[in-house]
Amino acid sequence: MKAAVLYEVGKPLEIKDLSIEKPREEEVLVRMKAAGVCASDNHVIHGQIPYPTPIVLGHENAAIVEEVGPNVTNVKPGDTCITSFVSSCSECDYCRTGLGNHCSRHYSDPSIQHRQFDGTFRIKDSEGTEIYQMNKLGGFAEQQIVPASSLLVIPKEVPPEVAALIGCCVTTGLGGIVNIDNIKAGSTVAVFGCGGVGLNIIQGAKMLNCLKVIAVDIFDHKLEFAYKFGATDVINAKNEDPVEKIRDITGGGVDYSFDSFGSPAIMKQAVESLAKRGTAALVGLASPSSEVDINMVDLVRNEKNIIGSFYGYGSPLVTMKKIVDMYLAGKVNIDDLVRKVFKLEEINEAFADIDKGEDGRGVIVF
Ligand code: CXF
Ligand code: ZN
Repeated sequence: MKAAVLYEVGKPLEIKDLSIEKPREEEVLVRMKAAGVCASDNHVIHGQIPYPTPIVLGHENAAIVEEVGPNVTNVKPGDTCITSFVSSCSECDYCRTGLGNHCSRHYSDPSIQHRQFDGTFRIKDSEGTEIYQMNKLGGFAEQQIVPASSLLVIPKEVPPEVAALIGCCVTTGLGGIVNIDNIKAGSTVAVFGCGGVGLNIIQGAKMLNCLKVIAVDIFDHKLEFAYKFGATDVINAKNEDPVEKIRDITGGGVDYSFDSFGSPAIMKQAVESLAKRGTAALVGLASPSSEVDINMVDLVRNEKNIIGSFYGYGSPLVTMKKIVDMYLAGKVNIDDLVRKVFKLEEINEAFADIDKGEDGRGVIVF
């Protein structure tokens, strides 16, 4: 089967013919239908997220089940699925309390993050080199072995490119706001970064009937695109100070701010943009050593809150299921997020588009 492999950080992906094994205990062989091209994959390619190589990236996937290993009960051959890049065992305390994004089994052994649970590999190149799979997935390949616990079965009428995007950016962004308790209608929101995740935070804010939804980015075309998803005001942070402008628009600051990008400078601005008692949510993943410098008196005097939000701030499979149902009911816009469809062989062009700051999402369709 064909796959795009990252052999070396900073180099283009190489299309290779790989061998793939049979699914073992609690594993599933899937045939990929579509895989979103996410900034996080790009961060791995550029070395900002340190992952082992050689690796097949791709963590935003729609696939069809081909074969199941022993003891798989949640899926059967022919099922259409979305993959979760955190598998949720459904038995640990986190899973049982609705926090499958923190599943203890998934995180029990960080050294096998990109191998299957028994610590071994399922794919090899023609030289016999074993290849890692990003977060046990590796969607930039025609087929993959994945843990059964990372699969959500969905209705066949969801288009593959839409299903794929629900696997990461839609769940992270939309879940990242709608799963916060008690956001009142009429709240004000600022969203820093208008990529796949940011646009979904924006459409979540619109769903919650927020009064002001202020989009911040450094590309005018991305800000223009943000209006489509519900932004009421936009700020180009290259031309204006976003903190001052947000305070201006809202008369003092927003109730909620989101950093969808993951940088210390943006996180600091997100906190500074808050009204008293406001909440800043950090959704984007920064590089592992990043730290942020925040004024402590500002936090106390203005009673500000800071939260982290990972993979939709709840159980990914539950959030995904809700989003699928909302999509089929016409209540969430995912179609417009798909900017361009690529073949697997064109994957490096899809990443070049991210570097250029193109709107929306590129999706590999198989
Ligand atoms: C990422 C974070 C790093 C692992 C894969 C998913 N989140 C969203 O893109
Ligand atoms: Zn992603």
